Amino acid sequence: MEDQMKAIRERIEAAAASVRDSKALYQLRKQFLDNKTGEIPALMKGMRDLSAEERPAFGKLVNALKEWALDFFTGRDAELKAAELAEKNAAEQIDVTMPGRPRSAGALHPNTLTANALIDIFAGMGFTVFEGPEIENDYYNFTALNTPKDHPARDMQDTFYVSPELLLRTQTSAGQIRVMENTKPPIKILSPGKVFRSDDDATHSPMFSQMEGLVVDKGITLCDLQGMLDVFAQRIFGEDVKTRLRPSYFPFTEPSVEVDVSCFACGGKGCRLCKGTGWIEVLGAGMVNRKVLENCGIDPDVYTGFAFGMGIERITMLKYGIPNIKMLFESDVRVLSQFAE
Ligand code: 2NM
Repeated sequence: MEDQMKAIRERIEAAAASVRDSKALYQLRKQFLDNKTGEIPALMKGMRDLSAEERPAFGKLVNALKEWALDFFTGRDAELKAAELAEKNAAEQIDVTMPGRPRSAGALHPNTLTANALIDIFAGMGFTVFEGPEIENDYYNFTALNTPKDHPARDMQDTFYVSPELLLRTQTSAGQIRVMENTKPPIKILSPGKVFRSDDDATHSPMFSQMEGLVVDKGITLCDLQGMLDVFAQRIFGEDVKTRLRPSYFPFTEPSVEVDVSCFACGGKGCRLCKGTGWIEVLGAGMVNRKVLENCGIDPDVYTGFAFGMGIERITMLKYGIPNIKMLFESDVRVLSQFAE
């Protein structure tokens, strides 16, 4: 009997010697110790067939073998698991002295920088931001703005129609009409947003961003407009720039003006940027046409107002010396990264 036990023990030791990992050891352990299929529990079950005299001695030996086997497998398992952990730790070791990979951070788009700077300037003068809808109807985009039925801006070439009644707004002033309709002056709003025109070359894009301002109150004059424009121009282009008004025409303002700033690149002497003139056109403006005020239910004999509008991309291109408007829509990181602040 003892020889039988010894043989099993030796078989366990021999088999365990070639086991390389804890999983294989577990299989081996089952082979000998599993309650249903293991060799040692089988010996115990076999005790039934022994005589009453043989049984106690045999039972003692099997129990001893079982105790030994349990100890043996537990010890061997701990050794293998420790070795496996050491191996895993070695494999996963990190070099904390290795330099990190640089992570590039995003930045605001140059046109967003301009829009934010403009909003800051005008908010500082008391303007509040109003954003109207991008899809408008003929009334708000044209009729209320005193753009007659035969005005060239109404042509299919210039305006994107969504349906016979609906169009993509060509100017953010469409939304300002809504404000004038339901607000008793004083009104002082700034309307930034996307506008759409069928126009496409180096300086024009079919979608661009506009920023229009509107002030309506008793006693507003062209002088108020010019004073405000001086402050605006100095804050956006530099302390030394001057402004100049030239007569112009817009259906929604009377009188209408084009506003130039003295060239911030050459100080007005004449250079490539200002094409030798010393002046750069930056926006259009004027006194709100009496008919527009009337269309909104505002009495033009009591109230007057000024309005102005500029293309944000144009300001961005001037400020940063960007030659083609497409560069603002291509999202080429080589271009955009140059404006990261
Ligand atoms: C411009 C030029 C001149 C303008 C007019 C209005 C409104 F709603 F009061 F009629 N808002 N903006 C205006 C005036 C816009 O952009 C070149």
